[in-house]
Parts: sequence; structure tokens; C-alpha cells
Amino acid sequence: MKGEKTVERTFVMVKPDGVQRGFVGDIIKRFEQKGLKIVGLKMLQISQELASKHYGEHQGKPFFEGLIKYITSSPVVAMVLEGKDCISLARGMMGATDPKKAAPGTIRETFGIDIGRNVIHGSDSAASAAREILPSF
Ligand code: IDP
Repeated sequence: MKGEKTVERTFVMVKPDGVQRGFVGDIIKRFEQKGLKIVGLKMLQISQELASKHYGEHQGKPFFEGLIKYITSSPVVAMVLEGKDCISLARGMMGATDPKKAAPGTIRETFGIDIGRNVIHGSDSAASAAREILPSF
């Protein structure tokens, strides 16, 4: 039906800076308050292999090596969220990639420092979510 929302799943990850700076609880709370269901949650250290796969589309870009080094540097908190239109909803709650350009009140604007340390990742499409949700979830 036109305008009907579909229940989706999305992959969200509090990145190393967000974990180290103690924002995991605040970030999870925002998603819970919004009404999204946490269907999977775990802390893990991302391997080089997983990092290269996850960020494969950025291979060759000037920031790629630094991005891989950073995302594998210390544990992340990964989760799968479920809810109506949750892919775009969660992205909206995160704000723009660059925290300096993120809308007021968004996660990246509230907690972020710079584009290379922007606290959180969220799938940008259904195809990305299907690719990014770890098999172990
Ligand atoms: P997204 O995380 O908002 O989907 P993407 O363009 O997919 O943004 O970039 C993936 C990640 O790569 C960003 O979250 C950020 O951490 C990093 N990144 C993107 N562009 C730059 C840049 O110009 N310099 C440094 N890091 C960047």
C-alpha cells in the first residue's frame, strides 16, 4: 500500500571512539526511546578482513588506510535494530557523516569530534544492511 512502512533491520556500530569515550549507553538509549527493537548486540574487535569488507567501497580513497587502522584499533559495539523504516530512521538519528555538518541533536553532532572520529556507523540502504549484518547475529 502506498506510504506503508516496512519493518526492516539495520546494522549499527558504536565505533572505537564512541566506546572509549563512554557513549554506548547513551546511544543505545536513544534507539530504545525511539521505539527500535534491539535484536542483536555484541562487543567485538573488528578484524582487518572484516574491516576491509565492511568499508570495501572506500578502497583507494585517501582516508581508507586510516579508517581501517582506526576501526580495528579497539572494540566496537555492534547491534542489529529492527523497526519500521529503521534504516533511514537510524541514519537520521545519527546525522551527517561529518559531525560539524550534522544537524543539532543528532548523535554525531552531540558526541562527534571530526569526520574520522564520528562515533557511529549505520547501514545506508537495505542492500548495505543485508551485507553488513554479521552472520553471527
Ligand atoms: P557514513 O558512515 O555516514 O555512511 P561514508 O561516506 O560511508 O559515511 O564513510 C564511511 C566512514 O569513513 C565515515 O563514517 C567516516 O568515519 C570515514 N570517512 C568518510 N569520509 C572521510 C574523510 O573525508 N576523511 C576521513 N574519514 C572519512
